[in-house]
Parts: sequence; structure tokens; C-alpha cells
Amino acid sequence: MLRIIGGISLLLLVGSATAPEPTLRFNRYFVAAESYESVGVFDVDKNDTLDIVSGDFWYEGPRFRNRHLIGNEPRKDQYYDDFSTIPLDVNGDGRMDFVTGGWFDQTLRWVENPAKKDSQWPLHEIGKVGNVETTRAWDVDGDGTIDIVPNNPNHPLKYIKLVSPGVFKTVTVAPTQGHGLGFGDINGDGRGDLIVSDGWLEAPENRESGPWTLHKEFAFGTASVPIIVTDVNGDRLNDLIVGQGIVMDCTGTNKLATPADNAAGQST
Ligand SMILES: [Ca+2]
Ligand SMILES: [Ca+2]
Ligand SMILES: [Ca+2]
Ligand SMILES: [Ca+2]
Repeated sequence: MLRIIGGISLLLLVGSATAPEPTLRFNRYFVAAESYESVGVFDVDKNDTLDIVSGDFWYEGPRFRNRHLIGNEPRKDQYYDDFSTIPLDVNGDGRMDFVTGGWFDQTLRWVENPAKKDSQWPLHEIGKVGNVETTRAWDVDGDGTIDIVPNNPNHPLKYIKLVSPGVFKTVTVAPTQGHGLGFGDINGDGRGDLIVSDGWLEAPENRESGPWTLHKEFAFGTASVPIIVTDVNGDRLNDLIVGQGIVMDCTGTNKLATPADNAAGQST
């Protein structure tokens, strides 16, 4: 699991109107001294202003000086068991909820944005999916609505689809997966494929009945989430941008992860 150190900050994007070529500049904006594993940005209170949601609080945009308690996530080891903040109105009441999951309790859950502003947000279990490194949201089946894809090393790869308010359906894609996950069209057939640490899974015409064929054309070891799919060199073939995780060796020194490290489950 990757650590996020320090408080929450925003990097603000500022464009220059007079330069012949746009120059991008980022400013750091302090939000809060506390920090959690994950952060999301969406309009919590429906006032057409984006807010920040992270761990036990949401912070009112656009200044983020007012915070509201939404939960009481216990600390486990050096982590909070809360590894994503995917905005999704799960119960269809018009207020944006979010989806998260825990490495330690191996559970995917959604967190309900309540009607009352300063009450805590109820937790709802979606399912036991295996250790949740983090979760991503992609429209895996191409129906125009995001699906939830948790990265669960050494557990089956699946996507989880919201089929009606508060009701999810799980579609299994592969019997196992490593550390790392991406999504994009690799073979140019218009269907998004899933990228795992040891290859890419070709999306079949019927995503639910499969089969998703694994093409072992690379081996990334402890790969990032996400593995980004984009055409880097402009040859109209999608390429991959992948980060490499780090592990701690027995002396406490960081080193690049290897496939052997990944198999041993030592990734951090
Ligand atoms: Ca809702
Ligand atoms: Ca979908
Ligand atoms: Ca494809
Ligand atoms: Ca390319």
C-alpha cells in the first residue's frame, strides 16, 4: 500500500493568457492538517460547488475551511482501512455517495451521503472481495455508466455494476490478479480491455459471459493503479504508462519491487 504523507493540499492550475504558448503553473493550497488514504472531489451539498471528501471529513468548497465529520474510521497498523473515494449516487436520491474498500477487512462498501448536513454517513457493505489495494471506476461494459473495479491482489478480478438503487451485480473476469490495474482499448476493437500486472485481458463482445482472454505480453511485477492506457507516441496504437511500486527489504531500505517480491506479498 502506498503512503500519502502530510495534510491535504490542492494544486491549482493557472493558465497564462498572453504568452505565445500557454504556460501552466501550479499553486499549493493548504486544506487540512489531517490526511487519510484517499480523497475524492464532488459536490456534497448540491450547491454547484465542488467539495473535498477524505477519510472522516468533507470540506466545503471553494475555500475548504469548514469541515464536517462523516465517520470514524479506525486506524489499522499505519493505515485507515479506506482506500478509495469513488463518487456514485448509489441509492439514486440525487445526493452523491461514494464507494470505498478496505485492505484489512477485505470489504467493498458504499458510504451514504445523508439528507441531514451534519450527521454521520451510514456505511453499506457491497461484498467481500478480497484485500482492496484501491478501487477504480471505468465503464467496463460500455453501457455509459461507470462500474467499480477493485484491485484485489491474489483474489479474482471482477467488475461490480450498479443495477438498481443500492443493488450491485458482480461479474468475474479472471480467477486471480496481481498488484496493478488499468483499463483501455488495447486491440482497437472499440471495447475497453483490462490491464493487469502480467498481461492484458481482451474484452469479449459479451462482457458478462466472457471469456476474457489473457494475453501475457508483459510482466510489470508490482504495477501501479492505475496503469494508464494512452497513445504516447501518436502512432494510433495505445501504449501503457505504468508506475512501479516499492517494497521494504529486511533492512528497512526502499528498493524497486520485483515479481518475486510481489508474489511474496511485500508490496507497500
Ligand atoms: Ca445518494
Ligand atoms: Ca457500465
Ligand atoms: Ca479491446
Ligand atoms: Ca502509440
